[in-house]
Amino acid sequence: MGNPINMSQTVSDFVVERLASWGIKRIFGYPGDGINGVMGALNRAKGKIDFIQTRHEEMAAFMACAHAKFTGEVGVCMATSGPGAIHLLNGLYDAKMDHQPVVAIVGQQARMSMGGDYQQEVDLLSLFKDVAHEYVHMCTEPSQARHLIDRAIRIARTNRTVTCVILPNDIQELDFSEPPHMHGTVHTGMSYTKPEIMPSLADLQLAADILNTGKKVAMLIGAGAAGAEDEIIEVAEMLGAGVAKALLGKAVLADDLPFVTGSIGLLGTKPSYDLMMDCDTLLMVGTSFPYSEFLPKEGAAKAVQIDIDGRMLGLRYPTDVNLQGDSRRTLKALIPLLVRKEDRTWREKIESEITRWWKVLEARAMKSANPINPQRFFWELSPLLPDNCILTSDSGSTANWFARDLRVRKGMKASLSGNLATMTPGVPYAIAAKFAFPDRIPIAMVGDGAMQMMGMNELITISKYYRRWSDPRMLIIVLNNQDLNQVTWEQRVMSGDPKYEASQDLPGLNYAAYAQLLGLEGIRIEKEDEIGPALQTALNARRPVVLDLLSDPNVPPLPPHITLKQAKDFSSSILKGDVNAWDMIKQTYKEVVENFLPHHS
Ligand SMILES: Cc1ncc(C[n+]2csc(CCOP(=O)(O)OP(=O)(O)O)c2C)c(N)n1
Ligand SMILES: [Mg+2]
Repeated sequence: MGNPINMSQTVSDFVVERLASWGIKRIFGYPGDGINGVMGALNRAKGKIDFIQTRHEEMAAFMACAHAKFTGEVGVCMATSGPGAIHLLNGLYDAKMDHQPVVAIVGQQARMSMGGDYQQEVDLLSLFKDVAHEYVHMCTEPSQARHLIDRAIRIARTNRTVTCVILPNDIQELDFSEPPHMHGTVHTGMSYTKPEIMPSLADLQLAADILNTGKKVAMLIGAGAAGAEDEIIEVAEMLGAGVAKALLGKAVLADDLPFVTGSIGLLGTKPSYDLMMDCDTLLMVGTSFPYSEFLPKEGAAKAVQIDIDGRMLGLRYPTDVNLQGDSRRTLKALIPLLVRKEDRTWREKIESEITRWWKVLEARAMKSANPINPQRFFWELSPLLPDNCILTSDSGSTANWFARDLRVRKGMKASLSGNLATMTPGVPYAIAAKFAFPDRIPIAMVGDGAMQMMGMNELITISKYYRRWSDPRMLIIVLNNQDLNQVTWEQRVMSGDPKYEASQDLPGLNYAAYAQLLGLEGIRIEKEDEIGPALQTALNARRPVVLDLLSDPNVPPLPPHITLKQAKDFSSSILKGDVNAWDMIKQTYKEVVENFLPHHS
């Protein structure tokens, strides 16, 4: 393995060539003199690797993360020394916390200036020591470059994590040489193959015994269950189970399956909550859903967990059997050991609750609001979602509607910042999805706070690149509520505080007009009856479209099961004089009534 020795090849040329040989097709990044050597090499290697220029390094890291999420490949981002490297961090943490393989390549000052309080000199090894703790190294000698790149990629893949290679700018310009055949050198190669990880048959039998004994089985699946849809359906059928989905597993199973209870947690559904509270047996597959209050009470259920990463087993619930293995293969091996449950009472109860719940959601969506009930928009969007679309959501109230109201179908993809739950990945995730799948339609759902934070800037990136995409369609939906709404509601419901206008109010903006200014299509939706036509226009446009939805901040993103404390805190926020008290009471009352006065069909 390796390259023929070529004296004119710089370290940068080598790095680019090696990345290309590893199958890297695209790098998201931003230049600066700390990384100019590599930029020069990318320029010389045109056609091998595409450099995508973002507006901000954090966006490049989000794009690398989304590339990994949507393709299963390694995502690569690049930044200059000092400020550029610092800007990457939030996006890299997003990748690390959602277990995505991302390699960051960053510049550094020249070796001879380091330790000299030099301009833009930041201790990058220390800075990245947490986010890239599995592998962060600085190249201080040209022949190191080969093993640094090989290991950064291989470790990112095997550990499903973030790694980082720091390249001082003088090293970038030096001639590359392969490590000589002598003591003290390292000789790496490029292959990586994903192993088939399987638990032992004895442990599978222990798991099957638990699942066969249970009378009321609940399943919870997450992003790690992707690729195991057929097996999950078969297991759920045999066990007469209901299946709840953690946020990152939203697109793993279609919502039109009658036993899928939808999302779980604060952004989840009532059938998911009830499923967990009433079950006697739990099977978790590829998930580290964090909120234990939405899982069965400790001891209330016997539990089995499947995860490819042994570190994530027995973490959220004291599971009785932990199976370390690939979801699909493990479930496939488990199926022959399962006995079909002939008593379908539990299953029928779950299915009827799900049917009822969708009616509750429809009724909530149809409640009038001022000016537009956001749930109405998501309700109308669901059946119009194009086949194979790729959904991205930002953090904020949008994530509630994305999680709860959207009905995903087979073949779609969906993601958001799950464990970091940071604002602003909505737009960059959609951009990365479009580069990876130019013939599919990404749909980003983003709050106005997240748009103002950085989403608007990435619209400039979209306007720069959209002509390259075979199908230029892409939707950016802005929930324009002039409020940091999710947090406003958290202040009310969790802390019993009224809305603090100084921290919560957002300046109003016309996002549709801004999109038009950039040469994109912009549509403002001011009334509910404009939703359908606007979506039709957007889905048939020849350009990316920003849908500027004037959304009512007083529609409560209610947790599926309101606790007494939350209800008390909410009333106390009203007593303390919330500025929107009256509108909120009206709207919350409408929602609660829908939930507790069921529609019996
Ligand atoms: C980087 C970052 N800063 C702050 C937060 C806390 N936070 C979570 S949601 C949210 C409000 C988002 O507002 P907006 O984007 O307007 O969406 P809305 O909730 O109004 O729909 C805030 C401030 C966060 N998650 N990430
Ligand atoms: Mg908002």
